[in-house]
Amino acid sequence: MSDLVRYEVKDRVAVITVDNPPVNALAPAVWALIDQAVARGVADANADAMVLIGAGTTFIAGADIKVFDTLKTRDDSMARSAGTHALLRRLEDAAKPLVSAIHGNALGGGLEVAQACHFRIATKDAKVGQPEVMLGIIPGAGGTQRLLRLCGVKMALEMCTDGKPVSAAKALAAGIIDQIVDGDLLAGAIAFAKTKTQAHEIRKTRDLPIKPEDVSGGVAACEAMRAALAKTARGASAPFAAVNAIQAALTLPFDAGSVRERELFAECVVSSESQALRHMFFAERDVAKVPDIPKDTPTREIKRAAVVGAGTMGGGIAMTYANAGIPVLLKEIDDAALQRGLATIRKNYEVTMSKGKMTAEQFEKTMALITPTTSYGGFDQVDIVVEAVFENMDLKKATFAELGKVTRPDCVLASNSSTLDVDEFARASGRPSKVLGHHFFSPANVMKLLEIVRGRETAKDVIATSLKLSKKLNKVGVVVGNCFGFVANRMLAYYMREAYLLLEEGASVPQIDQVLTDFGLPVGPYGMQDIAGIDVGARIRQYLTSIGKTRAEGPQSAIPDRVFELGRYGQKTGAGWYKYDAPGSRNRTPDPLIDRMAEEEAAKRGIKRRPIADEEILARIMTALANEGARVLEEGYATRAGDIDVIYCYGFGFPRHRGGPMFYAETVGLATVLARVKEYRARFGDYWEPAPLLERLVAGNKSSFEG
Ligand code: 3H9
Repeated sequence: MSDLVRYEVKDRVAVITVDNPPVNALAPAVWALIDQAVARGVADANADAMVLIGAGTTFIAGADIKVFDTLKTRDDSMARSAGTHALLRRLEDAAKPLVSAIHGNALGGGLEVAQACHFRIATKDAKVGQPEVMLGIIPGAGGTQRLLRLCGVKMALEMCTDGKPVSAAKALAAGIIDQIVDGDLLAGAIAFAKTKTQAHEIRKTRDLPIKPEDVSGGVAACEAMRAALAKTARGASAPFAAVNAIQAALTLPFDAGSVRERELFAECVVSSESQALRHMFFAERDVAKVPDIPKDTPTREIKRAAVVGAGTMGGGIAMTYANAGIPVLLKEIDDAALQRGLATIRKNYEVTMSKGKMTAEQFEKTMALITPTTSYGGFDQVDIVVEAVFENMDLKKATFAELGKVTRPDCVLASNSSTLDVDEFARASGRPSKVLGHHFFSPANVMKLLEIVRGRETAKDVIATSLKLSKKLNKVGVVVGNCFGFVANRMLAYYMREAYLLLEEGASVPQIDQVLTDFGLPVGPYGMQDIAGIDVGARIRQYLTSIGKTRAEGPQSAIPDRVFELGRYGQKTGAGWYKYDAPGSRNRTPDPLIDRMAEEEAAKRGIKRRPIADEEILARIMTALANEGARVLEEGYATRAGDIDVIYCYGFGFPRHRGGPMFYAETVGLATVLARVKEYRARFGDYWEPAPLLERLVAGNKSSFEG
């Protein structure tokens, strides 16, 4: 038998070991070999029972996700799933007891294989789950039909719609597994299997009766879940398909329910939602792979940190370190500023506590990790400093010059600048190899993205250390190059340019925001600015004007500066692009003043305002993002298109089921995107310039940014 699935007999029990590192994914060969091994076990006169176990750190973590790309049509999927369902039925029909022994994870198809076994046992730290919805699909190997026969409809609905794995203890209590093994899993599994042989006990999950409470209340539970999902699913359709499949299990015999599951799975697997989510699955893992930084690049452990600046960002960054259990010095210029920063941190944690997500004890422990200071005392003890002072080049350079003196020569010096040149700080510090950008997103303690900005001289071990650290900080670290605004904000300038121009041309602030939230973003461009602070963008524009630059070529709308000059900084001042009930309130209403400004600015530029269709708003904004993204990619500031997608999904809440701006452009069609750039150039001016990479890809008939 192949190395992917091994067969041996121990103590009259056939042990079938799946060995397909790293996660024992069910590649087509693995499915087939499990099938063959079980048939061999049944025929083997030396075996009275069988155990299915995973080699390495886990049981089976699911079907091989890459294989779904080969299912181009619904019919492809129906044909393949017929085989899979029949295979699992053969396992279930095995004439000798078959026990799955779970450690690590039994996920997706892995849990479905286990459900088709007669019994399941697990280590106490094992987890089981049906995470398919995260990939835009539903369990497709009988999971929606068998799971509820084990654990009941309520839990099956939860597991199949939220995709979160559950602990072995919870699985045992619910009846998904039969025993938790203390000590050696294989020995425990063999012992368990032998008890079942003696009793000649074979239990087929598909023959288990639906629980009486589910016969009476199951369909209502499905209805309730649909109503809940309507509020939370944000445009995703797979969770609804999972509910439909579970309802089929309640209302149809097993075989007919299974056919319904296969049909629903087939619709999901070819959907753009699933393609986008699968793309995101691999893109998120690829960001950790930086071509010239090998996996074995030495890293240093970050045991102590310091943050300079206790403003909104600095405070959030200090919280991020403390949340990860890393002691952090928090420095401010004077005690008053320090106390303000600490008060905000405390208030944030109190909100977390009021939601029941933190205990008073955890609060005390976490706060104790943050040491406030107004001096550089103790900076010679830290492994990293994150600079989060005001976004001003001279101030930042002076800070780095100071940090170069007060820290150890091997200390990493990171800047949280959102736009400025990291190489300038590096030079100012006197040891450029240790300097880079750590660009957190607001609120820093919440948003998962960390842009790791590589300077000209940043050492490889400093990048590798940052990537490892980002995981410890519960962030997704993406390495980007050092251009103005890096990747996230450089592209955002084009997104905002279009939002401003559309306003001048005749769209309204609420209309533009609505188009983007309907698309799936948590907030539109104007709502986002009101949250982040209109003053932040205005100060960056002022700095750029002072050095003779603009953020995005094209007409520069005067409206944002007019709003800024009125002191309308957004939610914090009670007015920005919208009016708010009070400073700090989120209750907003549109403001006719903004429409009047738009009319005035349009008149100045000789623009005749017109109604603008929602489709044009979306197309212009998304085309601007993708075209600039293509430029970023070609210039090497992002390693892959997928890195840009990860940045947008984690930094700005771009809907995962659209796959990020670059993947979305691929689903629209690169030729269509290029045609739109050319159309806008003809309509609006030469500042709409096709990215050379986009032109080359379209000329070469390519459908993907990866060529
Ligand atoms: C399914 O089963 C559908 C069924 O209903 C059947 C229908 C017929 N396939 O995450 P890591 C790779 S759908 C292919 O860094 P960790 C991953 O890309 C599936 N590859 O490790 C990475 O590769 P690389 C349902 C996979 O320890 C490497 O393994 N199952 C798969 O942080 C290590 O991964 C899921 O959705 C896969 N299924 O976390 C579970 N899984 O090194 C998906 C992983 O080249 N997997 N890889 O970058 C996970 O959630 C995590 O990988 C897991 C381990 C928790 C298991």
